[in-house]
Amino acid sequence: MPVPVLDFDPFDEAVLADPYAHHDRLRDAGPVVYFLARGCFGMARYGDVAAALKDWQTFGSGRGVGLTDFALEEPWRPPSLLLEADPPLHDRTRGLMNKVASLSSLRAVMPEWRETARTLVSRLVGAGPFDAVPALAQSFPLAVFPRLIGLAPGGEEHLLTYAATAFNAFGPRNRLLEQSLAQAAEATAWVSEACRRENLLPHGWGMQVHEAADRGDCTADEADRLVRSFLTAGLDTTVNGIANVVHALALHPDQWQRLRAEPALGKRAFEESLRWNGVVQTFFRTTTRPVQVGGHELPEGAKVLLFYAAANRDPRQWNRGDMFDITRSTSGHLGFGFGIHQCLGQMVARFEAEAALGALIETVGELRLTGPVERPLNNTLHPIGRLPIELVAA
Ligand code: OVM
Repeated sequence: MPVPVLDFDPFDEAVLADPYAHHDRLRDAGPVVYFLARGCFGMARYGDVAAALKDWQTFGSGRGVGLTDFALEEPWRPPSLLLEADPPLHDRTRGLMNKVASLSSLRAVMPEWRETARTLVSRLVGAGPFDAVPALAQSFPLAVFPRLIGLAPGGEEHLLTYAATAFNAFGPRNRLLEQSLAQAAEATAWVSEACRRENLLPHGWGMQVHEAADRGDCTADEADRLVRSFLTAGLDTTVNGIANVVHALALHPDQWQRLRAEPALGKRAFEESLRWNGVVQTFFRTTTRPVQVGGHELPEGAKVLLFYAAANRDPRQWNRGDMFDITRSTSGHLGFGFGIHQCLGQMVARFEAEAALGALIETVGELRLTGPVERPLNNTLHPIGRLPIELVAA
């Protein structure tokens, strides 16, 4: 059966501005579609996206998880040894990084993180309208994450510029990527310096990666590049994740009141916010052999765009998936991906969100949106750039 050909550009700015408006069409067109505009395939149904993510042997990452095929074109930076790698390399680097990014080290810092969040939030409650992106969604992760890695203080804002570029680089060379690259030179140089052993503080996760190199678990060059993964993937994502959950709760006052009545729902609320409005919308895989998908044949070497966010609201999988409901079971959501590449830092995101939400639940009675949300465009993320809000004291 021929693959349905769509006259649809997943990287059109109108699509990136409002991705959810297009997901029904993508899911309903078939289990797999072909985007003539970009010469790539796409999948948007939950079952097919999850199956592709599980089958890493067929849907590989080593040729990049963006539109650029690393077998044919030079990547914008040396490939990630985690995200853009397949086993056996991936399993070695992932095993090493899993040990560094441990639950026990997060448990150790959590009391401090809660205090930091409380202090931040206490200054915002009852203070009138403000923009929650810089004042909370950025300032909280900026206060805790660079310290967790062991970065020397100063210049952390480069991490946000760098990450936005990295996520744009998974798309085509459109205006967004060109603009990002044109202004990323300083941030890129800063990040590359920050990864080096001599610039990292003792005891942080960054230094622990270099210590893994001492034990022979990786080379010194690999250690630099693995620290880079923490810096690329670890800050902008949680900034948007926190903005996203606060936005979702502010849009749904009933859900906010439900959460206040039962603070233990905080964990679920965060997972539901990732299901309902994912920070990471898409990633590509590249087929390593010809493969059948729902009766359609894909050739070897095909780029396939996986729509995590569309899968996360697929009515074939979710009951009223368009509804934000903090009491539902979000089990199996793809907000952190699925399979061997599933988000390494997911517990960092959860601990940060729990600390931030916890501080809000303790003191805020009402989350009042006071102006329009602004969403900067990105080829991969669904970011929040401005979140005007007022925190009314309980
Ligand atoms: C990386 C990485 C991992 C996940 C996401 C990401 C830019 C990067 O290993 O560098 O996005």
